[in-house]
Amino acid sequence: MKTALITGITGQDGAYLAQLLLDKGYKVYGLLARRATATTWRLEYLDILDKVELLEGDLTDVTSIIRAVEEAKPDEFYNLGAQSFVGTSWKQPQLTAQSTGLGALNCLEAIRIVNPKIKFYQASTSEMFGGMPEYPLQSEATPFHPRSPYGVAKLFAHWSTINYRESYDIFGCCGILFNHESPLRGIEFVTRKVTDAVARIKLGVQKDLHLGNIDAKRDWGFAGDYVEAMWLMLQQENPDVYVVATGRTTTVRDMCRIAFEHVGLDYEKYVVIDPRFYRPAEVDLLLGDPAKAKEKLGWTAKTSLEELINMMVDADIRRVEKELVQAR
Ligand code: NDP
Ligand code: GDR
Repeated sequence: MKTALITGITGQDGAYLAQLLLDKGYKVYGLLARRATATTWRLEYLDILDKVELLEGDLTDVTSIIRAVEEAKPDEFYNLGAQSFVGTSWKQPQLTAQSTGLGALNCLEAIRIVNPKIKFYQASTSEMFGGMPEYPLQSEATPFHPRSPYGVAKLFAHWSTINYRESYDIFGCCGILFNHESPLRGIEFVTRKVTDAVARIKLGVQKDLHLGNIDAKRDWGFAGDYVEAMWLMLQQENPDVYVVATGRTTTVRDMCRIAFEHVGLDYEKYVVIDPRFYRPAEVDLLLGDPAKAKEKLGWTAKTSLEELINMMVDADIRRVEKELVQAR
């Protein structure tokens, strides 16, 4: 039986990855950051909370990671933990640098010190590309130009992983994942903000939806598909860097259209442009080229944007209906 340690297990990807690894027969440990209120709702949603082992620790506290690695003795270490919301990274740049950037270095140091044979996955991101107009299609060969403190922190983590591979022969892989969403997506991200609002507007408990730049384009896939690519990277003979994307890009505006149309509404009647949601620097266009992941990993995205958004709207309608029943 293989053993995995996941940081960020309480997040969207951590929960789906834990489910995938449990299904494959892994023993799964997760690093659990202390918070004042419970953070395990996603593990409960997937009905796996009692199947994983949670170890207290924080990415910014290297000794806690060393302790977790010593206790879990993992074959594979997936670093998914991060302050992952781009918008917040301008408001809390140091915290973002420490958890998203230095946190990865802390994981690599823990592996180097405890057992350099542990395979390591780093959650890199398309935000490292910055969506510069001269590179309309982004692949592993595209130059980086991060446009947020989050992107800058992720680039540090990305290069640290490659450096530890070159310096200490650690099996470190980086998955440059483009946006991926699900019913477990945090409410602050635009897809979930939209699908939650669609549900509330449809059920008569919200009037409108305030958004920022709806002309931004993103390459959106389903998180459940993307965690499979993470696992596949660590099963290869050699560590490498892979872009994971669908190869289709859509504006936030068209994503809204799809979501509202699913319940028979016209998005133009409800969306209000609100400059409060503009960012100091925007990533205008993300479109990934997943050719290498297809060729080397045999991975392709299975879920279309329409299927994904409809799945999220349906899940939010069920959630809001339940809330309304409980409030009665
Ligand atoms: P989430 O924001 O849903 O989850 C982030 C996780 O990190 C949570 O479990 C959170 O714990 C944990 N975390 C945050 N700070 C710390 C800390 N200091 N110590 C320990 N744990 C911490 O992110 P996703 O699941 O969406 O993404 C997973 C990873 O992939 C992230 O690194 C993200 O940056 C990256 N990524 C995501 C993409 C996407 O589209 N989803 C695309 C590309 C990369 P808690 O629950 O306690 O807050
Ligand atoms: P992103 O995701 O920044 O791409 O990072 P997000 O869903 O936050 O934004 C996508 C695009 O939508 C525009 N937008 C809004 N965004 C939010 N959150 N709220 C709004 O009201 C709104 N209006 C317009 C944004 O400006 C942006 O252009 C996600 C995260 O998961 C990162 O951790 C990950 O690395 C990248 O995806 C790939």
